[in-house]
Amino acid sequence: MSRKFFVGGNWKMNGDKKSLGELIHTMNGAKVDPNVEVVCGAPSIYLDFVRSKLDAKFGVAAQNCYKVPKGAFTGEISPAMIQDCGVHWVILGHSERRHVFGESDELIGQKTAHALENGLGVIACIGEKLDEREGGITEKIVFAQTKVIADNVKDWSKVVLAYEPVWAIGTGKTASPQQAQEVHEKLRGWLKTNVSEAVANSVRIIYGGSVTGATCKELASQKDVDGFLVGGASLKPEFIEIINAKA
Ligand code: G2H
Repeated sequence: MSRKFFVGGNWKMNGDKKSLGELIHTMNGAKVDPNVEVVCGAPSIYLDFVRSKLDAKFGVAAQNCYKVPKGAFTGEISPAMIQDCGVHWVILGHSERRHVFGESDELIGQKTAHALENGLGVIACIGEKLDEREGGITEKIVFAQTKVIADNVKDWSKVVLAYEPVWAIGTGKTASPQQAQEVHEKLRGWLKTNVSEAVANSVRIIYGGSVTGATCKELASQKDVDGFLVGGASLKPEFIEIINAKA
């Protein structure tokens, strides 16, 4: 089954209207592979701004959301608010949410369920830390994280699974194509056993962690790598090269 290549940009807490406006101008004018789904994760305060400027062929994502529609949750935003800005994706469970802000698997699962119930597509992130990889428990960690997400998903067509080894994030240490392929293949196997063969074959499993123009092509050539979640490089014109990695 062919899976549409998916490239997400995760701008994190970077940019202002001037620099993001310039980046959007570059993206809107670029020649991009029409067979790639592109979604840019913008800071929540700029969601409206980005959605109004970015060409409609590119999707926009929030970088987080809360697990209920509204109420006394200072500082949070809901899927309904995200949709109200014309934005249809959200990144959940990013390692910075897990490890800087202490989000638990349980909370990420609840957010996933609520975001999907409200019609958002979810880029659900998982990944092991360096000591976990060195301790030989990568599989155990990513399977456990995937299980909590899977327990909260009814419609897998709205989910993209992002494998982001924590040791590769923002460190310049990209996982090798073989390391990425090995984990992606195991994740697909887990989905086959624990969800269904159809879901295992159709879900996009994308790689994140220091992806650059220089590393994207070989990673993209791996059988089970269906795209990328790109941080640092998504803020640069180099992002276009990554979008076109398969072209
Ligand atoms: C991982 C990735 C984007 P970077 O966080 O989600 O960031 O490409 O900067 O490692």
